[in-house]
Amino acid sequence: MRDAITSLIKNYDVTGRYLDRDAIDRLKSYFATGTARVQAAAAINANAAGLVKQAGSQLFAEQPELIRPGGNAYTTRRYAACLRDMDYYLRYATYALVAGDTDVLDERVLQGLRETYNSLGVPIGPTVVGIQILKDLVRQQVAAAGIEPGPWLDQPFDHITRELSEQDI
Ligand SMILES: CCC1=C(C)/C(=C/C2=NC(=C\c3[nH]c(/C=C4\NC(=O)[C@H](C)[C@H]4CC)c(C)c3CCC(=O)O)/C(CCC(=O)O)=C2C)NC1=O
Repeated sequence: MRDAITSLIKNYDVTGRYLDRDAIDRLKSYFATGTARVQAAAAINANAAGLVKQAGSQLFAEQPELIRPGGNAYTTRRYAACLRDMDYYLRYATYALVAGDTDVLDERVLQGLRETYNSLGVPIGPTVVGIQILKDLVRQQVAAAGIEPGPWLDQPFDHITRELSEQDI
């Protein structure tokens, strides 16, 4: 599992290079957003259960067929599994935010996930919608905590949805 700094060092060490201007720029941007990323993680942590619950309600209001008979989130067990998945996405997104790197998502969340979803009939499209709702709620929560949201805040959520939606060749 890598963070922004270990990823950068790994890339330079592989080719035996000193840290050049590009590396320094990337490090500067990592440190420049560092405090905001940590504060965002704290703001999310203060209301994680509420964020997951609200994202679920919004998703099921938009796509009520998910919780009707025949829907993948129908039955209490599957409804709970769906919210638990949203909770995983939120929690791991905060790790990625603090790390400034999406490697933790690749390693701990995304590996084999599409295959699991496909084999269980968990629909990817609505899952992606759910993650995007979560992202919007997080942006509001972070802004309400007085932290200026930036692309760094969207990145983990967009990474998960991009990797999940990627089509098999
Ligand atoms: C930390 C990394 C990690 C992830 C991401 C993870 C996901 C994950 N979600 C699962 C199931 C599931 N996931 C969902 C989710 C949904 N169904 C819907 O209709 C909605 C669109 C969506 C919620 C947004 C559901 C309903 C199941 C249960 C499916 C079943 O058992 O039939 C399963 C199968 C095993 C289980 O039920 O626990 C896994 C492995 N597990 C992990 O360890």
